[in-house]
Amino acid sequence: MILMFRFIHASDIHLGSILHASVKASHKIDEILKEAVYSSFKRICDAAIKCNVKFIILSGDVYDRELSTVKGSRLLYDESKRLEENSIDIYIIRGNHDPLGDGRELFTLSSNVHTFNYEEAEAVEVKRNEEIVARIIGQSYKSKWERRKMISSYNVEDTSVYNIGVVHTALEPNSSNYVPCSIEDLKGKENIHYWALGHIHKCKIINDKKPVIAYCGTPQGRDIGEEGVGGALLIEVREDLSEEIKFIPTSPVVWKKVKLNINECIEEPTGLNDLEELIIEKGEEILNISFQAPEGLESIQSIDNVVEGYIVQWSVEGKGKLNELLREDEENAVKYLMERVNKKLLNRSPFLYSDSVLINTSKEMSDMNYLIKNNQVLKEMDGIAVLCLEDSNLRKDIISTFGSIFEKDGDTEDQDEGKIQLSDDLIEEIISAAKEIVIEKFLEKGEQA
Ligand SMILES: [Mn+2]
Repeated sequence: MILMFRFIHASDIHLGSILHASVKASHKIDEILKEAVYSSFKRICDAAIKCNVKFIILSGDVYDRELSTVKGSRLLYDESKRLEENSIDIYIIRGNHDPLGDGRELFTLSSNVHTFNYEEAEAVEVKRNEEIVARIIGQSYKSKWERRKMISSYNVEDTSVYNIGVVHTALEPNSSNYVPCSIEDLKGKENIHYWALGHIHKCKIINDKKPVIAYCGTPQGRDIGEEGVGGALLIEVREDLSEEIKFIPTSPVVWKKVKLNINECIEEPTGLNDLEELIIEKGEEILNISFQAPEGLESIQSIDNVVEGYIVQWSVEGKGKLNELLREDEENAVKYLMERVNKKLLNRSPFLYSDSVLINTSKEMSDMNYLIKNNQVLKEMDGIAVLCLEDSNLRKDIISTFGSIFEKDGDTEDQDEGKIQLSDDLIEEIISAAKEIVIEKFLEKGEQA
């Protein structure tokens, strides 16, 4: 089937924002981190020129704040000029981080840039030699919360061209602050071929055939909550209006959480030096693994050539003697490990920067199950712990006694930064840690007696 045109779907660039890490020890790496968000956008534009696309769609949050920074605005200005020279247009909707109601462009953008207004949904025709080849329907946010069910007015009659709907949404149908709508709502719009979604920072193809529903994710994650390779999507539209989707890797920096279970090692580490070796070994492994594109998509180029470095959060887990050793002077143990590992892996190419080491080990209690089984008090306590996890009413009671430092895990955009997000995993962790403390204290009392 003959190729008709290509376009890029990108989103959530967050120009003006920074990565939440800095490497003071290395000027070169600190520069890479500072420039990563900007570099990722330049790479999208590089790919657009190289792949000869007709246009780029940006599905919201181009800027990080309502008042776009001079640097971020200037980059969009420069890149759109570069794209103009290559006859590539840019279609932008504004999201919750850069609503159109409060923000004006600091620079006068070239005529190849179209920003959708916020008053109502608007359809723009894309032409080639006077012939319409695609139609793009979009609407910008007016303010940081957008409760209008925008897509109900994304109506299009003509199905002879490729129709693209652009929405910045959390895909939550009920009382959402980010354009309430459901997957079914999107599927119900029969004349749309492709839904270019923004807001969720992870690449995800929700529906792979008409209508395609896709989040392209952010081109560069900014903290440990945004793990993995960031990028954009390249869509090749054929003459029969079917399409092929490929991944464009763009993030210079990759965030990664790594769990190290000391019980799963061939030889259990007993000293700080053993643990240090273990982390370095695991780090080397990470540096040698080849990247895969998310969602099983084919990547337009080797991802390994795109990634300049990793920022890793280590979590040391398991039960054993090492626990006491680490807990004795946890602060300095962590400091030591980070210094040693960074000395070894920071100057590699790509670099591997250890941003944090979390000590999540616990005391060795090999006969815990035996104790629970054979001691009436512990047996009852274990029963309560199980009930706490399974009984939803009891669980609610417990959560309310946890106190206001915790916040129910919700939409990442609505989170109170001063609070700890209470995910199901964390609740289970707290309850099992509490259980262990009770057993520990119980045994200590036993020893004293
Ligand atoms: Mn965003």
